[in-house]
Amino acid sequence: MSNVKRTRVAIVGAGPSGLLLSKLLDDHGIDSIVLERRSREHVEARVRAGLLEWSTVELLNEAGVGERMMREGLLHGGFALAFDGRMHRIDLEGLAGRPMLVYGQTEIERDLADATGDQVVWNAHDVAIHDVDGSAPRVTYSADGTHNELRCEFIAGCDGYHGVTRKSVPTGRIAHYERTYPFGWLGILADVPPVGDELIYANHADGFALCSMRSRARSRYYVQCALDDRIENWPDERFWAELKGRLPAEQAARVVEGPSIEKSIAPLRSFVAEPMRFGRLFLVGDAAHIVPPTGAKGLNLAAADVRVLHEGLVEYCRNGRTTLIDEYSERALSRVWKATRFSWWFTTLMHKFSDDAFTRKLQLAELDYLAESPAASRALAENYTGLPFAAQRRAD
Ligand code: RFL
Ligand code: PHB
Repeated sequence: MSNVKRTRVAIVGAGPSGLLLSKLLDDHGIDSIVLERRSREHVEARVRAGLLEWSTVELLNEAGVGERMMREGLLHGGFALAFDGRMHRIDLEGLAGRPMLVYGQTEIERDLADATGDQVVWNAHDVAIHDVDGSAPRVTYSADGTHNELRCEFIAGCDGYHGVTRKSVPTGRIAHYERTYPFGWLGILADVPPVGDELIYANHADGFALCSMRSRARSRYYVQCALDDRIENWPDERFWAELKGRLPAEQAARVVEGPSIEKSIAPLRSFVAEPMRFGRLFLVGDAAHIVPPTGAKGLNLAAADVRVLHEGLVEYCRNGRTTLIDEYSERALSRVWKATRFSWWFTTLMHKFSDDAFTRKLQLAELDYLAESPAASRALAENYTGLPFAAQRRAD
């Protein structure tokens, strides 16, 4: 026997996209239930993104969850490219007119979970979606030892790349485009002051490195590593030595070492599912697309999908019009593909792919060109800070 419940929108996954969608719908009086297979503690402990585009900041403020973010987030008006022993600053505010905000995904998750409250079912297991190609979709799941059925009008698949919603779509109804990269990122978090006030992306003959941060007292660093590498191979001393070796001497001298409080390896991948809708199922965020983290786009794209989808659902729930939900996939994908191109390009420019000397010379020539050309720097700044949203094609 199933426990039957009803809601307008069933949301699978309580990552940033699922929680933000639920909060925005709630603000418009539209009820939703979020099913998350992990515990709240687990979700809030996953160290991931740290850099927000201004449009993401605005959306979080619009959702009423930006108060702590505006107080604690760090405004970044630029970042540095390090190569060939030197540094070149990309002036984001001067070139693109927008800064970025450093504010950890873990903090966003906390702010959103505090604001969403009892719409979230944590530790929901065996989530399965049914009848999405009809007018009465359902989601079944178990929680606290009971079997439940959620009857709804729409399902939002916010369950990340490894989730269940995209995989439930019949083969051939959604095309997949994919590229894997022959390396990963080893990341550490440490309670030490960052190297400088801004992020540094370093291209080095031994591989890429990134100096980022979460606050003025907490640093986040990454170095490119082998895809099959293991964190056991990377005691802190080895990490610090490798990081410093990949930075220009002056910046390396400023690295403050300390014990890591988190250490993990992430593979790099580009992936797009198209279209992002199947019947009454909408794919959102990492469930629909993955980008390598080099361009800091993943969380920002997830927020952009939520912006477009919630506008469509609000319009439908207000007056029954489907114009905007019908445009969801097309509008989201035009931005997704541009971010996919940018993330691929920036990854290709900054990482070591092989020992091929010709490829390395081309990378250095392009970095030198970026440093000399305001036009090239502007293109980088525009993409990095986030491209504009496609206009709505309203039929009324
Ligand atoms: P999430 O965050 O993966 O959340 C999906 C949620 O769904 C749950 N789930 C299920 N729930 C129920 N039933 C199932 N069967 C389920 N299967 C999965 C999961 O437990 C999870 O809670 O997807 P969402 O919400 O779309 O958010 C996407 C972002 O998390 C992601 O794009 C970013 O973290 C990517 N990213 C970055 N993005 C940025 O915009 N700026 C950055 O600076 C940035 N840095 C990064 C990153 C990702 C990284 N890693 C770990 C790949 C740095 C790194 C190292
Ligand atoms: C991070 O702080 O985790 C971060 C920043 C910029 C990126 C990727 C990750 O491009």
